[in-house]
Amino acid sequence: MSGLWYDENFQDDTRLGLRAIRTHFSGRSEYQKVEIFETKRFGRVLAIDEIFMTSERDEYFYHEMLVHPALTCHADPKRVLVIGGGDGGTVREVLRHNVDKVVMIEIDELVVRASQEHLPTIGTAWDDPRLEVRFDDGIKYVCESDDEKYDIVLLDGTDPVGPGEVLFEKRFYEGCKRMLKPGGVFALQSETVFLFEDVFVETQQKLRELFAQVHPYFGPVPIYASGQWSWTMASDSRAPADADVSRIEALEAHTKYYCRDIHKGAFAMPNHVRKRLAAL
Ligand code: SPD
Repeated sequence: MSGLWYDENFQDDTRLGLRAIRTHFSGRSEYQKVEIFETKRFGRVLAIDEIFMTSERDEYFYHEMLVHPALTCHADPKRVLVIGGGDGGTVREVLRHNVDKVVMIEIDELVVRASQEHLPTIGTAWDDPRLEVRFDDGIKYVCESDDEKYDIVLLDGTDPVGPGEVLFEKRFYEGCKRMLKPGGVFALQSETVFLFEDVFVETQQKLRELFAQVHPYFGPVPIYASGQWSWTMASDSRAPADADVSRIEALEAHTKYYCRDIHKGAFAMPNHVRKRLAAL
């Protein structure tokens, strides 16, 4: 097979490779390098600064898991804020719910423009009238905005390196909490526990200092380092058991991964994680 190997280099000791059959897009913004290329098994892949962000074939694991637990656990989610998420997969899943308004704050317009052109199977909801996309700094927005508050805040960011580092700081989580209405739910991607255990644990600690309910959950994302991923749901009032089962059932007509059993099972705590968190 022809094409050059494209490697994600994880902390200079582990490489994950895909053969890039063809390049669809390659560009650089003031923030980062953005590339979209074709692979045999994963379809089109979006990479930012040489880290795999998403692929056509496995994106549903990540996007469904970031979005649906939080929205089904909220009593009646109408206003949703998405920070990041420039490929459009997260807002696509949010818009499956009976929401009135989704505001997406993405710092890098290039990610959105490249994804709109080259990842049309992921971003299928760009034209939904309930969606407003703003190109702005997410941390500035959550810390300073006077906009009406939200029922749900979702963080769909990159790894804690480069411009994404700030998205793992406590002041950013404080801003996210500030943007929530009473009864609101915050959900974020919280990295691989297997390779990034300290980042995962520190994230749980920071969230516990701010929210009464903090619940990590787990699932596969084959294209990410280790393939094992985590997300975390945080709220002052809502917990995984509050999920509206009838809304999960309705989603099952569309979802590929998320369903009633996954909602229950994903929050089960692996023993090594339970032990680390018990020590906090
Ligand atoms: N290791 C990569 C983590 C990236 C998380 N965000 C991906 C964006 C998909 N919408």
